[in-house]
Amino acid sequence: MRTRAAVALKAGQPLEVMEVNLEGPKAGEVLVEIKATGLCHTDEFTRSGDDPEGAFPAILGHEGAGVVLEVGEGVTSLKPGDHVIPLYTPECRECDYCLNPKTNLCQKIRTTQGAGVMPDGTSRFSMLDGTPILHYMGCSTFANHTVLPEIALAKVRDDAPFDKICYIGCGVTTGIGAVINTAKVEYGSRAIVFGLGGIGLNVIQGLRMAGAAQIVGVDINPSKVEMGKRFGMTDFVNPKEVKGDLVGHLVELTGGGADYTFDATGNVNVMRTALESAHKGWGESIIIGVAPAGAEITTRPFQLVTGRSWRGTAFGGARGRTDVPKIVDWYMQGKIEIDPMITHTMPLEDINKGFDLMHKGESIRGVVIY
Ligand code: NAD
Ligand code: AHE
Ligand code: ZN
Ligand code: ZN
Repeated sequence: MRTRAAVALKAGQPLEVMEVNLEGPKAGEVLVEIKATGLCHTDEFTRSGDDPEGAFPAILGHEGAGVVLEVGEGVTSLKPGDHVIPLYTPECRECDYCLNPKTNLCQKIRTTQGAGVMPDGTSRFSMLDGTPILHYMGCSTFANHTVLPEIALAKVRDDAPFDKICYIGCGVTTGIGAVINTAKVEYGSRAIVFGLGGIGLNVIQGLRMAGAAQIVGVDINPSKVEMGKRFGMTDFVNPKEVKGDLVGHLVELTGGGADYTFDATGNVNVMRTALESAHKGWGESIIIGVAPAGAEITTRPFQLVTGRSWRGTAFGGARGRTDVPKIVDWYMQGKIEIDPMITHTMPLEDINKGFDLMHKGESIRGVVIY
């Protein structure tokens, strides 16, 4: 079939909206009509050329929601008409990682997914002249139709709005999951969140759910304050306005350091500040942000010797096929909020404008509605 997609032809160039060819699902695969997709900073990271795994031409996008149109041979858990959310972290339920309760990082298809192809080593997308186009994070939600492995789809209830629940495909789950699954934040904790964007605000929302007593937001863009407060931020710090040492300021503000700190910026200098503003003896710092190729984190080992720990999280530690339908239920039951964070919607033709808004710090989440 033919479908419409925003194609990343080369690193650093705007996406180009065009007709592309899409082959039908092979064994174990599913054809999905994407109804809506969010624009995550990770898409921009790869588009820009910062991603060491980035390969082109590719169809980016990993925060989608849609409807199953067709299933390949052997697919048993999904049928045409089912509503689904694509999973860049699949859940095969049988690999060593899926069988280990300590991780959500299913590795069943990680190698081919990272190479931009389906598990059989080939792409389903191509240009009209036949040139193959790579998949991205196993999802490619910047195409109106896409093919995914069955294990990379969460089946969700069919009364949930696509243009909101697409955000659960990355930002909502990552932010809330970092608090609940990874950090396992206890009631009454003090926390600091660095970066009040599409991920950081969901960390704040997760902290409020967990009953954190103090939620400090840190951002260089003061226009994020209002939204931070709306989701539970108790204090705001703009590093540009702090005279002297930022770590010292944060440690004082949190009465000796935070029990939990979260980086949602992708900046390795911020990651160091996040670690060092965690409480001596027990503070945990969780890295969510994705850093450019070649970037490395540093700190004095003394920071760890004296009881702070440095950890990371992908997709908020969530097991997608199991956890994502529950998060959709939370949204539908009003336990979590999504709508105010979706600040801009646009047709696929305007997707580059969505990335411009992200760059200017004017949007929290832009969503393309097909
Ligand atoms: P975003 O652009 O919406 O938000 C980033 C925020 O960080 C902005 O508000 C910006 O003003 C702020 N910021 C930038 N530099 C800062 C600094 N020096 N100090 C304080 N604040 C600063 O991006 P997003 O979609 O929320 O993504 C955030 C990061 O999380 C990105 O690196 C993204 O790739 C990553 N991410 C990781 C996962 C995961 O599973 N680990 C999932 C989704 C996104
Ligand atoms: N390709 C990058 C790594 C990118 C990365 O860390 N991705 C996160 C999800 S970000 C979603 O917005 C992730 O899931 N990581 C685990 C994995 O297996 O990729 C690089 O640096 O090579
Ligand atoms: Zn993402
Ligand atoms: Zn697995």
